[in-house]
Amino acid sequence: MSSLTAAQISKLSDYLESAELERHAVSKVTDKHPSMTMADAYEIQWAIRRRKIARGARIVGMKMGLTSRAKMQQMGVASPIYGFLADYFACSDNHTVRIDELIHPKVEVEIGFYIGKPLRGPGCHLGAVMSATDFVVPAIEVIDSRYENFRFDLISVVADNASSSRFVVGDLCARPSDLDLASLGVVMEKNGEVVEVGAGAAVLGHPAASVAMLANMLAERGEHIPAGSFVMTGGITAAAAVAAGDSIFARVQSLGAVSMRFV
Ligand code: OOG
Ligand code: MG
Repeated sequence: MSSLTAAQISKLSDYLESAELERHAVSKVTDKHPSMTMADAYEIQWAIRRRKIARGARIVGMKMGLTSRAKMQQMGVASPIYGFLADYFACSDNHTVRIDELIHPKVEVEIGFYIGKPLRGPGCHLGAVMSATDFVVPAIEVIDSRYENFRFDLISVVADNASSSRFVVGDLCARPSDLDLASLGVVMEKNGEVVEVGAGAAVLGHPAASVAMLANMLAERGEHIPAGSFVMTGGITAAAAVAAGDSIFARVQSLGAVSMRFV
């Protein structure tokens, strides 16, 4: 149930998107609107998405967030959420990210799914995801909460498009049925040192379960995952803060490596 008016939703979407585009941190939306609901938060997120489309951006996919215990513990929130990925979030420039385009970025290693057939809930399950997936890739996501000190509650982070900011994918891909995605080992290195390790099962028991959950959450709004979508399934480990000069290298078993450099 929504508690905000259409005018308030519109104003808050402008507030949060401006914070992203102008690279400044703002106070949480729930500070001003303590009685706003999760439904309001997704309304704000979808309004931000429409603003970007109206300005010419394309939506290339979706992401799930807070799907692993490591992430939930780090952020102090306890249930999975989704956000959208716009075309300009994809880093093509030799995997280089300019720190001055962001507020206070952190990175996390994820498994990405390229969805070949539309996925619809309710009742979407792991098997449906496996057969609809063309291939999986290793990915690094850059999250950049628009909230001061990267601190938020679940409602605020949903409104802020789940902190989505940038991502990069590796060059190696595989068919999901050729991998044991739950046992897949992941290593994240920062400046040559191992900072996090994990396995695919950290994400809801199996990364494909995260895609199924996304389809089921979207069904609540009458939406689905269209064919051709890229879906990131959520950080396997805790996220690491990065600064100019840092390089991140993520190794995913059977899927090679993906790297990102901050300047
Ligand atoms: C929210 C986004 C979480 C993930 O992979 O868990 C996320 C945040 O931690 O700022 O992208
Ligand atoms: Mg993420």
